[in-house]
Amino acid sequence: MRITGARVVVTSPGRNFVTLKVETDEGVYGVGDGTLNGRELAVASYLADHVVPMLEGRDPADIEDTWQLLYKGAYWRRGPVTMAAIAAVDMALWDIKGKVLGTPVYNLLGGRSRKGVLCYGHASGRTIEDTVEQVLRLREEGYRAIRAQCVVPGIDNMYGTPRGDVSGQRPDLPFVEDGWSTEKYLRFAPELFARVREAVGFDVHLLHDAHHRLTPAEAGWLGKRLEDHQLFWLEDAVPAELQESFRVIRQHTTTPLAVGEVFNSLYDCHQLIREQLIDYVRASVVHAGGITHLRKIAHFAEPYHVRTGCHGAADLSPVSMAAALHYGLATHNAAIQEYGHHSEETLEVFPHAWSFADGYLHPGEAPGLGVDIDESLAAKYEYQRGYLPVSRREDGTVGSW
Ligand code: EZ4
Ligand code: CO
Repeated sequence: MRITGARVVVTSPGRNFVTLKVETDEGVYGVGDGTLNGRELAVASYLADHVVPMLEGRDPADIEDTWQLLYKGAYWRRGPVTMAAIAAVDMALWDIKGKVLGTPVYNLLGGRSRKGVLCYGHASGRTIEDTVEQVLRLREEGYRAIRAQCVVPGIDNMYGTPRGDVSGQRPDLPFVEDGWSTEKYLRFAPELFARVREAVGFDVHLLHDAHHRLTPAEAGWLGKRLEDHQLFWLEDAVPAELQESFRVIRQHTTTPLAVGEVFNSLYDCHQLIREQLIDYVRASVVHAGGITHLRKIAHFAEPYHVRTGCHGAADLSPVSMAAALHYGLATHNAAIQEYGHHSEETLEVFPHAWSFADGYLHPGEAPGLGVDIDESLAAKYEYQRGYLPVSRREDGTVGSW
């Protein structure tokens, strides 16, 4: 069997997605996600201009060799654009392998490790009452794990709340969320979780995303004050370019720590894992080099008691979600999966076998990844330029969004 070609499809059913479709001489094809929020066309070009010509004539069964070829063969290593492109190819090849063998991809990864993939939904309120109400509603819908975010009084636009944005794309210049105040946030967050716990008790997992806003000392302070509310995790407390900075947080709190939705490879988190500075790696199948590389991160992490909790916001396409669920069902230390809801239009463009029931996601039993792209429908949604928001502090300096 040979790869005859591959096509990059960019579609925007509410937000932009980059999909790679790899075709073979036997008519079987595979799909992969290469979406990089706000930088979609860079991946589309990297794929179409540089990667696709390297695929033609190769045997689609040689997934590891293709991965190494694209990684080492580029000479330039890592980076979000390159790794998302490699991920798109990798997912498509796993999809093809499953279809050829007539079995779901999870079966090729060792089979089922669990009955379903625990997932968490998003509660996002303007007030604490509003947030509590949303947590209760999600629990009613069957969620066993819920991320709670809430507007901090005095900060009008902030990440993860109805007034700010979760994974938004705005046309033209980046939307500025200004007036960030760490002090206001730190005073507010423990109160939020005290009130949420009071209302829902302890039979549901609660998570929170600080979205890279704190210093290590501030994160330690917050983690300590959240301990009694028993969070499943505190996410992205500080940016993780400097892996050793997590030592400071770890010395001050036992609140479980998750980080790394922006990671591209094991090299971004090897120290965090080896020194047991975190509990969960957030690396995702699309941004960390596909199923092949994400599995290596998970296997490396396993002896260090580090598990994965993959990024799964709505900007990761339903193709990514399918790949993440095959990975998650099979991989022993895949603890939880983020489940950001896609729009109806998006779900129509990407017919899928995966489903949600009773707090768990399941990849389904279709051969391969069990996900497809409806190209004629996709063609109706033209690419729209979109940027992620930018965060500025009270004094006007640019912060981490
Ligand atoms: O900011 O998906 O945990 N989820 C997140 C997301 C990310 C966006 C970035 O594209 O932090 O909302
Ligand atoms: Co996050």
